[in-house]
Amino acid sequence: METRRINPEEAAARLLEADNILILTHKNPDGDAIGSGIAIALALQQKGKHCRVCWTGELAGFYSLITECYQPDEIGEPDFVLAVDLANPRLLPEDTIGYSDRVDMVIDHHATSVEFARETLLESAASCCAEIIFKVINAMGCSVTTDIANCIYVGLSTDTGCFRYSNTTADNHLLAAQLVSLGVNIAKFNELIFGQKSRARIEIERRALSGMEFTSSGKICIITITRSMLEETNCIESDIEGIATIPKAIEGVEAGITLREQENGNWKISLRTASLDAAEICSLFGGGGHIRAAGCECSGTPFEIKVAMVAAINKRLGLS
Ligand SMILES: [Mn+2]
Repeated sequence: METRRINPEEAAARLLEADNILILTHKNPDGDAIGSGIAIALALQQKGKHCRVCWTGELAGFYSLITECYQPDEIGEPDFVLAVDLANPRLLPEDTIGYSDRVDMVIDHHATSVEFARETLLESAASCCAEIIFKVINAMGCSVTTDIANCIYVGLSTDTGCFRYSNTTADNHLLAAQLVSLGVNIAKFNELIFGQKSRARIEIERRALSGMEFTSSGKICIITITRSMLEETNCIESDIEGIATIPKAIEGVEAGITLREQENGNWKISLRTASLDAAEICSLFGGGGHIRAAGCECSGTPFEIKVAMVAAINKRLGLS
């Protein structure tokens, strides 16, 4: 679909023309997806709009910090469909995939974003969608309440790994400072999001670590998470958010690969890299993402997938 590129002011003006707004995001939503969706919904509700944010699955405990402050409206048939943090309509959850071809606007920050909405606000230099949402909320003339600031902070802090990832910018720190002055209790948020792990998470990590594999002189590390491991540990999807950072966190590892078995038998691959272009490697397998963090979904056995991924990475490491 031919899309029109818009800026935050145009996005704000368009949203203010709508009344019943359905807000979609990707499946297995992360902090940026949920934070962006609820932040824009709260702002639009201030303007008298009716909004419903759709997400699927159970969320980790810390999300209640922001989900509790939002009351979804009954909107019936929406007159406007907004997608946030969504690079590709194929990433919509099952129950909203029917909206794939009728998204009015997408607000996103993925460099690999495909054109699927009538209008697109894409800032691929932004480290999170929430920072673009913040601009749109200001352009709508909404007051940034502490609840909204909390949502923006959840998106900003999770997508930057608490301001540690290479995507973190000076503007991100300036935005964080602004959010603190708007009332975000960063000590509390950081402790709940980054300082604590659920018991189920620790149990799945224990299993993932015991099956960890190294190859290419220790430059590639692989962990595998099967459905049965999830069942044994009672992990919900959000318990394993960010688990892909584990293999890459090991000294000397250039590429960390995480394989996660999906319900349909496919494998979701997350690739984290120290210096290679992760999005380019994942694009070979039909996926995409960011330069140091990308993913794809593959069919086949874990062995076949690992062989193919390792071969592609070795080539780029000059090891083959
Ligand atoms: Mn994001």
